[in-house]
Amino acid sequence: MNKRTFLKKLGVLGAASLLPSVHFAQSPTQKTPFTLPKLPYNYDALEPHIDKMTMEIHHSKHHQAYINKLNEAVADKKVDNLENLLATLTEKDTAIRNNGGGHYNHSLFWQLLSPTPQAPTGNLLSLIEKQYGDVAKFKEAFQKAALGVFGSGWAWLVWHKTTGLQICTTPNQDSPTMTNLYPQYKEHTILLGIDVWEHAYYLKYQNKRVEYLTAIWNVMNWQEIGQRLANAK
Ligand code: MN3
Repeated sequence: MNKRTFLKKLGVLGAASLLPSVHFAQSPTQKTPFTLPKLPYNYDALEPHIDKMTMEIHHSKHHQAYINKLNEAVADKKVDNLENLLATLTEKDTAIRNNGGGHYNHSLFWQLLSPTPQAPTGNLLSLIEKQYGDVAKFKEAFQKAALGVFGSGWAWLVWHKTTGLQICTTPNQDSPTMTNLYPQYKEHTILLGIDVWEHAYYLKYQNKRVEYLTAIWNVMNWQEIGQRLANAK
């Protein structure tokens, strides 16, 4: 399955969604075409690893602000869907890049967290073991990359059909889905993305990004990550 088919299956391209709680709801007749997706769990569900107030502010204030600014930025444009919009961005499209990226990344991020403790299984586990040795070594490599993000940004695990898993990072609200800006990820599927902006952890962990990045594995939705890999194949 190629990337577009995969995204279509996820509903990002407007088809029936496998994950009904992610919507990129929009309508050309509405003034504000993009709306905030509901979280698939309560604000306090990821306690103690991610605290309630952080989740509430992150979702209802930060994510909402990206959506509001995105809606302003696309007010005069005919937008068919967010995925296409992000894939064709150029260096000049700063407002859509920052706020469309913010909406896309956070909509994905909420899905990748879960209050149910779990571990990688099946094909995903095999790939991790083949490429990194074991899950602990993978987490170490991912954490190292995420700690290396200077300022605000995201750490990603992407997958390519011949080269397999790859850890990468992007600044600000950029994402591997912005394939005109990041042509090296044109054939890749995002499996996992972790927000390393301070707003994702500052209330509980202050400046200790490493503690946030250690705790977040306790609320990782490995089932969802494995499903994204399965859908990509
Ligand atoms: Mn954030």
